[in-house]
Amino acid sequence: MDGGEGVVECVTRGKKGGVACGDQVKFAFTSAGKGVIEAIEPRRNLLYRSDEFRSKLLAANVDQAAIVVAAVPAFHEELLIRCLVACEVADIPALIVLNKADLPETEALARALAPYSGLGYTLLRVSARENVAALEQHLAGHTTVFVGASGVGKSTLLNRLVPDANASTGEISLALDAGKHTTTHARLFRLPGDDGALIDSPGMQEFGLKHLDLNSLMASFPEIRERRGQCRFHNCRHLKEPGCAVLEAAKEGAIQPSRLKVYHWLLAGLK
Ligand SMILES: Nc1nc2c(ncn2[C@@H]2O[C@H](COP(=O)(O)OP(=O)(O)OP(=O)(O)O)[C@@H](O)[C@H]2O)c(=O)[nH]1
Ligand SMILES: [Mg+2]
Ligand SMILES: [Zn+2]
Repeated sequence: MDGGEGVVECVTRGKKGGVACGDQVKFAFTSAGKGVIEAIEPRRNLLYRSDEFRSKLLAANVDQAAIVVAAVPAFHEELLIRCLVACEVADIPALIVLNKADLPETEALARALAPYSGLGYTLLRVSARENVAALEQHLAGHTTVFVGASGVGKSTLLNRLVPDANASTGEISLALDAGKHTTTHARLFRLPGDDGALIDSPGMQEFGLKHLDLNSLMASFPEIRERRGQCRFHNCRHLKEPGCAVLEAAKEGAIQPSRLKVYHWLLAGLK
């Protein structure tokens, strides 16, 4: 906004839509406190997911994504990997935030996630109920988007970090072992002292990556990326080609089988 603080409730013109949380926009007032978005400024980056039919914009112009995971409800590594791939494709640095450190189940998940540090991702352990210091120091001065499954505690973390945020949080469904999709749209909050911002987003069950192509897929797995040029065939897809350095590394235990499996699923799903 020009020269002022405040909220202007805006609509988009026609079917343009496509505004993401974190976008900088030009708008015109239509009445007091109301306006219409006339243009979206060029984006520094855009995090989104996509299926065959549409894209869902998660956030624009962020410095980093905090992928929040927890042992309860049940952890799904495929979702974490898909989030990481989306961040890699959008060139957005990703932190992995293991929340609910106060729960005894967290210890085993922390061990399972340890290889992610080796891949170059920052791995933090926090409890939105008890202590978020490890995360706090990574947020100062940055715009960070929280992403992850429903019920992992994104909004609870937000409320802890931005005391006047008052974001709704929800119980977990014990029957479904899943969150209840409490947050329904992405929203940006300023950190205390205006020292950065947090975007809270709705939890997802699936993370479509229909916008991926073969090159960006291969570049999105650090353990595959670093073996570029080491396979016998220059166009190796690391599926079952002879002399494949990636498959060789997996056989030797240097690549996590669970990660390779998801890579193969994503490969099979490419257009
Ligand atoms: N034990 C424990 N429970 C937590 C912690 N953080 C969040 N919770 C609980 O987990 C449940 C879900 O929290 P939310 O913050 O609503 O989760 P969310 O990720 O925002 O979920 P969606 O908005 O549906 O995506 C609530 O019952 C929280 O109280 C934590 O650190 N420890
Ligand atoms: Mg939420
Ligand atoms: Zn290969």
